[in-house]
Amino acid sequence: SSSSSPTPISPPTPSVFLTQEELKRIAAFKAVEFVKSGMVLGLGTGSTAKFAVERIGELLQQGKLKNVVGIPTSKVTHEQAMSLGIPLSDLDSHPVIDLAIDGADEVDPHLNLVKGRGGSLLREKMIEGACRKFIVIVDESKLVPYLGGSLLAMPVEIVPFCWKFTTERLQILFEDSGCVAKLRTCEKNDEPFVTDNGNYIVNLYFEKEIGDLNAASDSILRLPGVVEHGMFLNMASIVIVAGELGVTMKEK
Ligand code: ABF
Repeated sequence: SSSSSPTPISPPTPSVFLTQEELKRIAAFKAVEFVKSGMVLGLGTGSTAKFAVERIGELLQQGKLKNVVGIPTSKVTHEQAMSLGIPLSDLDSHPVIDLAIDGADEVDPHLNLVKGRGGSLLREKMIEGACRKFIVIVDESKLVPYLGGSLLAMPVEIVPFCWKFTTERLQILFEDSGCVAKLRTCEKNDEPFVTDNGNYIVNLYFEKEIGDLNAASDSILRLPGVVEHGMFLNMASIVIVAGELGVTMKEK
């Protein structure tokens, strides 16, 4: 027999790394803990919010939640909520919403957000602007030191009429921040991406920090042809962040 010591058998290491999908799900489930029977709910859009809608549907089916009404922020979410049997309505019938839960593309340290890379920023802003409490759910990859800082796009919804003109005006507006404005197109055919409201989206890319976000917001909204932009300033009540080390809740 050999005198060398046996190769140690290491115990199976539990997988400690959660996928981004799992983190999104964790944040979504945490947010749904705030949902109570009888509430009017804003239902968000995107791959994180979809888990929250799914969970609300599940609790309704199990009878753990009763008499809630959902106000979907997009056609896609409308379809999903319908298929789960969530009773639906709209802002015309329910102008005040108790709680909305939605994802975001960027969250800054003041809980200002960039949203709309999912293309549904206008309905999201209308609905989330009409709610008493707005819970944002993200995985930690969405945290940024300042908005526009992730080198990804800041979306602006514009009317299709003379979109080149509006796109150029947007770019000129942020010349000092090294802004490049590009019409969003569909990957498959390079045609303009059309929102649920029949509008187009211009993506703004910034080389430098934008600076005063409220001033930026005002000047974008003053441009004729602009419908709405994806900066959600001072709107989030709570941001739930799921990360490798657990869930944190940031409150205003
Ligand atoms: C919506 O979904 C949008 O405002 C935002 O663009 C997007 C975030 O999607 P995901 O959760 O898939 O990253 O909330």
